[in-house]
Amino acid sequence: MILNENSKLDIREILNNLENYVPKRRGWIWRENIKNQKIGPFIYNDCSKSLEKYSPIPAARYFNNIDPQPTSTITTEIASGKFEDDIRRMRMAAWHGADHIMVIRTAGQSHFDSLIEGTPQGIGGVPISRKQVRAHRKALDMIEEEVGRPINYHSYVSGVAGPDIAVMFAEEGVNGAHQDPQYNVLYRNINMVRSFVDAAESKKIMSWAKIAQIDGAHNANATAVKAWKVMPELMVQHAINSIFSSMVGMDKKNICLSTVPPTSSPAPCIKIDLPYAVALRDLFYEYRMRAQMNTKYITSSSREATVTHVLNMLISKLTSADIQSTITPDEGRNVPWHMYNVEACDTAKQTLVAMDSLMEMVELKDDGYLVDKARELKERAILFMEEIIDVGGYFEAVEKGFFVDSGIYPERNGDGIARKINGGIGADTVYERDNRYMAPVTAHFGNNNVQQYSEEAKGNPSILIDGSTLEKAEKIIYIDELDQEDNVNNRMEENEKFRNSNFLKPEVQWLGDGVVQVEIFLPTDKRTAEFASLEFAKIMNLKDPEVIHIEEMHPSEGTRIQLKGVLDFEVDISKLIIPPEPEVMSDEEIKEHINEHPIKVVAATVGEDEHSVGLREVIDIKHGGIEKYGIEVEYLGTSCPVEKLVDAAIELDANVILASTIISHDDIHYKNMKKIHEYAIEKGIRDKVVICAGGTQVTPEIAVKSGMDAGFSRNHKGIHVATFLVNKFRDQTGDDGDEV
Ligand code: Z98
Repeated sequence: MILNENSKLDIREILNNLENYVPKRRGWIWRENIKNQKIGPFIYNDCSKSLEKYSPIPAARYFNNIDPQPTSTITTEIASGKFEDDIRRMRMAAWHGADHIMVIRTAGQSHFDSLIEGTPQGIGGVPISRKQVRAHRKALDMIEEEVGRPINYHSYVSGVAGPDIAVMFAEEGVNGAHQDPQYNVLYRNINMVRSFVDAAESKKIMSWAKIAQIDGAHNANATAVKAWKVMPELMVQHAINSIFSSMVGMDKKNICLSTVPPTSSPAPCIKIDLPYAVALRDLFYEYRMRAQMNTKYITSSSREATVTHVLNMLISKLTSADIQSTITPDEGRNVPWHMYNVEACDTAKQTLVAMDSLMEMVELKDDGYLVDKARELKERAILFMEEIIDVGGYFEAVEKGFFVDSGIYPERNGDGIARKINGGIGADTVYERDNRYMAPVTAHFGNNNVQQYSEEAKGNPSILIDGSTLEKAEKIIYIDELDQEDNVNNRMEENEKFRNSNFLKPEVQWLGDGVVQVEIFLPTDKRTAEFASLEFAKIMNLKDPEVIHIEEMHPSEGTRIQLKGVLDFEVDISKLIIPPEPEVMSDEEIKEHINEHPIKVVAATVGEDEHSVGLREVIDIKHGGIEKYGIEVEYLGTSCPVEKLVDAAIELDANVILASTIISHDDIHYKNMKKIHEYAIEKGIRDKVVICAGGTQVTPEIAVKSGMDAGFSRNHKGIHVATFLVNKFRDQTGDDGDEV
């Protein structure tokens, strides 16, 4: 199936014959930097190839709709819990520049000691099953064709079933994954021996499939009481996972540190975050940096989250991050909605492109505070590591509560997360290999005893079984659905009414969910505003209203509220009367025509009408009016008699009359237009001038009926008038505008 930008992605088509789908490729793909790249009128140095299909940021309309793509990979995290809705969001995010789609898992999957099958709905993410992963990858295989750039698909190889998931990911063409046994130990209380043994196996499989790895160090920052205190520890965690992965055989170019700027404004965050980032780059120069956004101090303010994101990207830029994350205010108010994913991709793209070539102009100082602080952090981290060795190693250090302590090392407050070496989920499940143990499979960690059967099998163990599932996709056992109730077929039937039909309903994350967000200012204190806003929501017919953001404008003068609720109505789009979109030419085309065929306009607000704003908007260069194209305008002011306007056109030899008529009382606007038309006939110039009228109550139809050549109203601007005039004169002269 080839995607067409004018059609929605058909989820049923994705599900069709999914049991036989084999992913197009394996392995992570990085963007390539192109130096000296000309895009539109500009030269870029830190950009990669532009997309074939894209939605540019809004301001691109002033720059021929260019959409430069930064060199760093842009991540988007998707967490709706329904994989079929995630797919549509992936397509939107890809059009906005995301090439790293990170699908969050359902709550609690870390504790499942096996693979999940089918398509159950998740909470805060999808249950990562083969069917959902395959459907996602199949959709992304199409989406990457559509946008013309490889898209990396990502999820998690953590938890008790890590190796099982790693194998499934390798089979299904997953390109990136979080894998860090420290995450299991510290945050999921999974036994540490089990976690490290599993990690060796998982990392071996990930290396085989060239899956890029992201570690879990940033979670210490997000969990810590005072997040900036864990800076030395973050480096220790990165070090443990990175060197472990490299020793298992992973290519360092695919080992990514999950870095995070530790603080946020109003802390002097650059002063803290930049030395930390510099220290990291010094210690880990061989590895890749995946810049996670600071989420520890995120609130429900989307404005604040965007500023934090932008400041974090300044650090990314100054220290050359390879992957840029785009967490959004979702994190602070638990609304993982389509529009916030897309908005955050745009924030990343806009910011990184804006900083193109920055490092050719500025340099980080190599003496003074920055270097001294970075050195101090590195020393603290190395001392931390030495103490781990002194106490007998990582497991002992965890048991003693070394990690996520609220003191900045070597200070320690005794409040770290302590785990028992033989405790936690999956304790006592690691057994020594039996002498006769034999594993004729690909990408297995350690000695799998296959050489006893054939020397050749040593380098290629699966020849003993005629290939394993990694080489022979047909050996994969595909389970479609296990749960007769909780599956995609039932979900799609429930909202079928809104799939490719005439019925439209608002949506934030799931088709037909009906959720809308409302912004309300109330001139009162926060608490009163919160409860009053829920009353307003009821009056607006919103079901299940919930306040998602409250911000004080002043303790008593006012409060800003954002709330969400369900608008349980639909619109039948077949009944809509949609007027044709007004035609506009490019600025260049209009200017070129005017240059060759000058246009002279007389303009005024006619009758007893003192309104001038609308007409001035259409005329003045300051507002993008018709003057900007080189059209000469003689403005006669307001309350201009119709006769004076037409006589002025004769006197000045103008070929256009623009009349504004705002007042509509007693249909005076109709009468004015008619009068201009008739007086122009009387004076014998009607066929020599183009006459247009505008006003809030003027519709194109009424204007033409009243003798005008065209009418313009509220939504029309200078460009619409200029486009009309150029077209009209072209028709009259038979000039099609093409150069001969
Ligand atoms: C990010 N916002 O990294 P369960 N393993 C690691 C993790 O960091 C995470 C999981 C597993 C973050 C995404 N990270 C959150 C190292 C989660 C998730 O199933 O929730 O335990 O695994 O971009």
